[in-house]
Amino acid sequence: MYKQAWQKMLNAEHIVLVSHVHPDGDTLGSALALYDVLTQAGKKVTHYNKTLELPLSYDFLPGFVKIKDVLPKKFDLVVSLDCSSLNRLQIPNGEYEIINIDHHITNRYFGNINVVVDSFTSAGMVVYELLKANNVSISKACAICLYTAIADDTGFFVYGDMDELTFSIVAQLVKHGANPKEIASKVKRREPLSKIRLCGYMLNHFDLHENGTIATIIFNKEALVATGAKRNDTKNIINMLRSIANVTVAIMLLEEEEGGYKVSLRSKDINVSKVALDYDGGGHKTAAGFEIPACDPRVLRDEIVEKIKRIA
Ligand SMILES: [Mn+2]
Repeated sequence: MYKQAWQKMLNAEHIVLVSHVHPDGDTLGSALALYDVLTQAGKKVTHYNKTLELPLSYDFLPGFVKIKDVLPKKFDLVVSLDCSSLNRLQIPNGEYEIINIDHHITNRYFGNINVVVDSFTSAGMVVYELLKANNVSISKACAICLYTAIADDTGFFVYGDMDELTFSIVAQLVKHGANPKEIASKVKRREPLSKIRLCGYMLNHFDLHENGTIATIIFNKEALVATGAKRNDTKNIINMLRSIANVTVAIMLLEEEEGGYKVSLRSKDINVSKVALDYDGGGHKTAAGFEIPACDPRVLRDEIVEKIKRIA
């Protein structure tokens, strides 16, 4: 399937690479790595992302400034990176084929070609293996993008089922010019002040349930306004609650502009993707989520806690 996918890309007229809305380092790094190798191969490529404000901690990635929030008039192939379902692409129906490159256990296999490896900790690993299987040479730019993708989805090598393959790929990327210290500094040490203030709010307002094994935080619009935080600032801060010694699952409810809630589930080991699927969401065993229309957040939170009790 790696060879079939690469051939299809080489045969396309105009390829649109799609990273998911509210992007992380994995989706951006994976798409930008492909952007690099495909433009090197002389292909016409557009990297499309529907999010208006991209997270600036990834602005050092080669090709970041070329990401567009409008689609080209004509294209015949969409390559989706790190998206488990079609709606995360936010791309209208049309006359094109789809290559679905992903690693989510809940992937819906929506592509004409599906390159989904759910045992990998990142889409970046899938892209690396695809390039390797097709003997595509890896530039320094490509190495930086793939290293960032793999590092970001493991919390910089803290979580996820990392194994020897993860580290052998990472070693190759370092050999091709990715600098681990530099990338870590760029991604992890340029936090906006508003995000740190939001952490302060979270640490003062979170709740514990079930003898302190489940931690929950509700962010309503007022909390964001009070701290000056943007939606991007909520990304990954829930991991701080998961890191508490007795906590096995941490849950974040974030009120959306339009009134609904985005729910993030993080566990140390329990398979929270099962709960996300109950609400039509998706993700991984220890990191999953879903979106839900307007509701009473406390009622929703208690319902989720009940569901987690049942699978724990
Ligand atoms: Mn990913």
